[in-house]
Amino acid sequence: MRIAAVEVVVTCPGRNFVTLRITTEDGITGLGDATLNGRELAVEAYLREHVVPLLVGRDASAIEDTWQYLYRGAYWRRGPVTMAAIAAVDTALWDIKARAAGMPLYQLLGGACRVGALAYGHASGRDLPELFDSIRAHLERGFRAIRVQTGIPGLDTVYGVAASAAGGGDRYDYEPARPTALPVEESWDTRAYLRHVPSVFEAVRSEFGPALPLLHDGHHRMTPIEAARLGKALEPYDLFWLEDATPGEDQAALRLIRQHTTTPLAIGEVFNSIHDYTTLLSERLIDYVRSAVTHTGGVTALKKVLDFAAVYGVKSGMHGPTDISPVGMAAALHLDLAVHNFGIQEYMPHTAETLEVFRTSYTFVDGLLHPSDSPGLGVELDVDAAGRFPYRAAYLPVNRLADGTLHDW
Ligand code: CS2
Ligand code: MG
Repeated sequence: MRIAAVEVVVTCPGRNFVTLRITTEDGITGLGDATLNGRELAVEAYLREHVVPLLVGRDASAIEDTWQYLYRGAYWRRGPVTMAAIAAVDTALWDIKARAAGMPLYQLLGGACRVGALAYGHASGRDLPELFDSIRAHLERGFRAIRVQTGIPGLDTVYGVAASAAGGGDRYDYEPARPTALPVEESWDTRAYLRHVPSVFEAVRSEFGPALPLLHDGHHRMTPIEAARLGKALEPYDLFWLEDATPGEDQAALRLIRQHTTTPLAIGEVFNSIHDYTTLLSERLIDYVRSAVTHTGGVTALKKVLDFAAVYGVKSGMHGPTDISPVGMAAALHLDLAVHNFGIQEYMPHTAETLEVFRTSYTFVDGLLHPSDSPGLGVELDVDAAGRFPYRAAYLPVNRLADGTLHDW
């Protein structure tokens, strides 16, 4: 089964996506997601200029060997651009293998360990009434676990709060990478944040009761001791997890947080390799692995990370915002079903425009996601529809403190 053609498709049905499509000599196609929010064209060029020429003529069934060839063969290893490109190739080859076998991918990964993947949705509000409306709207839509983000008194815009939160927050446009020439600049104040967040969780618990799993994303903004303090302050509200409390590149920071709090910790959406996790897992410093298939080198690589995590009792909690394409989301769902140490899956539904380009078959019923039993990943790319939505330059915001100092966003 030789690879006959490889195309890189960049499209912007509401937001930018980079998709790799591999076709074999016998006409089987496979898809992979290579979207890197705000840096899409770097991955497109990496694929088009340096990977596509190496793939044509290769054996499409040799997935592990192709992974090693692209990883070791580049000499310059790791990094978000390289690993997103490798992820797309790897995912597309798994899609092809599963389509050729006439099976959904999760069957090739060992079969289902569960009937569906528990998903969490994003509730948010500028204030408590808006937040409560948004939580109710999510519960009505079937979510059984909720991420809670709110406005902070004194700050205009805050990560994770939907622009359309007013009136129930039905629209999932809280964080489109904005189509501006330069990144939007937001302001940040960690002390104001730390003063406010515990009172939000106190209010949510007293309104919605003790049982609902609640999550929160710190989005890399705290120092280790600030994160330790927040984790401790949130203990009475029994969080499912506190995510990205500190910047991800500092694995040792989690030691300090862990010494002070029993709030479960999740990290890893910006990681791109198993080597980002060695200290965190072997010292049991985290509870959930946040990596996505798209950013960690594909199904092959993330399965290895999760098997390593299982040794230490750490579970999956894969990244699933709308900047993971429906192809990346489908790949995640197959892994979610197949690994024993599944924890939870993040789920932000894509817009109708996105779903016009990517025809999905996964389902969301009673709070559980299922990839469907279609052969392969279960996603088709409509290349004509993709062509109607050309790429638009867009950036995530940056944060500045009151004195102008640039802070993590
Ligand atoms: C976030 C993301 O989903 C999450 O937990 O942290 O929305 C993140 O901000 C984006 O993926 C950035 O591209
Ligand atoms: Mg996050």
